[in-house]
Amino acid sequence: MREAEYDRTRLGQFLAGEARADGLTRRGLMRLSAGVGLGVAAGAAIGGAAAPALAADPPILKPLPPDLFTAFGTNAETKWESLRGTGHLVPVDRFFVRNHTLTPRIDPDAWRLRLFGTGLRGAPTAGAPVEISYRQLRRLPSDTVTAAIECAGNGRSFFTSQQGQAVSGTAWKLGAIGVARWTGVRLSTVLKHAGLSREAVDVQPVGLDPNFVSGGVDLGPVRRPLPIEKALHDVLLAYEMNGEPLPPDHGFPVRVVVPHWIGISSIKWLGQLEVSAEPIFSPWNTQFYRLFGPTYPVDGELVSRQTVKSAFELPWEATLSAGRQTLRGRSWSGNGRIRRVEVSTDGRTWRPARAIGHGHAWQRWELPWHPAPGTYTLRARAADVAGVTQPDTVPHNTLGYLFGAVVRHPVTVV
Ligand SMILES: Nc1nc2c(c(=O)[nH]1)N[C@H]1C(S)=C(S)[C@@H](COP(=O)(O)O)O[C@H]1N2
Ligand SMILES: [Mo]
Repeated sequence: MREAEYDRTRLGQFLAGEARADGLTRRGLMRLSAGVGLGVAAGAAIGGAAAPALAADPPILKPLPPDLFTAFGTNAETKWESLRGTGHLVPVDRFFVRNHTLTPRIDPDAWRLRLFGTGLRGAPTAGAPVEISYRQLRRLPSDTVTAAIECAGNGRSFFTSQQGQAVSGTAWKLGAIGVARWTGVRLSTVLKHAGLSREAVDVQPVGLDPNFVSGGVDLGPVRRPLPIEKALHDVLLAYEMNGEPLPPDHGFPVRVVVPHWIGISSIKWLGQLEVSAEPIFSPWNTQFYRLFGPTYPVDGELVSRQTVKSAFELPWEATLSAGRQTLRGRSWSGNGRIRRVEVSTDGRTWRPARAIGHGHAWQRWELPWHPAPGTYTLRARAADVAGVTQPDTVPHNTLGYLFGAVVRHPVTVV
């Protein structure tokens, strides 16, 4: 008990030390946060209600049948053809999973959300944490939102297959996205409950899954700061997904849901919230989830908001029968609603697709098609409320984030 207390205090001291590093350049800070010292210290300090992982534990607990998923080790990609006929929401049985390590098993009765940091009133440095139990959280006023979770690397493989560029990371096609109805408590409600100070600038959610080790370096638990404006605007601490308790793979008992922002913002298995009066840095906003490449600053560019994308509800590659049929797909954007979707089946002309249903989180659409036997390349191109239209190519970045260009989908008609 006392050891845990000591560890928490030490974590606060480390973070306070980091926050006071006024004279450091951004690159210095990045090097600092990437270093072993901070990562290990933060990692060691954060224990949780997670049962220790057994060597035999699979990284993902739910079944991953090959008609619904492409498996990538600790990650699983949704097959787009499995969304045909599912309606607006993605059922849990086919919702993609992205785990840095593995899905922890967490006892909700032992679980506590700990809030601490210099951005809370009555906590001049990092005083006694505020603790909220699962039952207490469920008694706070609730809210429900329809929102997408989409990996920043969704579409990554097309940097290589369409643009001939090398990128590192999971070679997703377009199935690292899912839309669900999330119920929980607004982060703003929890922050006010915990005594949010006017001085707070960043809120950092911390996961209870095992520490992430990259290149032999223990980077500590998965965590990434949110600016206070976003944290107070539309972020949810969700305990339900599509009307059921959050499934283990998607963050049980509680996950963060950050609408319109890249998936890493939506920390699963939430254990801690650091509320800070100074900016916070973690490897997930310095080393990863930045755009590095010839057209970007040498320190990279932070990625927060998602881009515009479109996908067909078809296998990759698809074989279809000749004759009259309906092509279906979905388009989405981190800027808000989709305004227009056009489809090309011949590589030259574009036809407007017809919108289906409402456009919360993504817009479903369809288009009649009457092909003769042959090989085709299908293209879908969306424009959003901000006037952003999917381009033919996007600038290269080495980690392969935000592939927003039009994807060329190969189809054989027999
Ligand atoms: N604690 C924790 N949160 C996490 C992750 C993780 O590995 N650990 N992965 C992040 C990433 S990169 C993505 S894209 C989303 C994926 O959410 P999903 O698995 O529910 O689809 O969770 C995010 N939250
Ligand atoms: Mo991600």
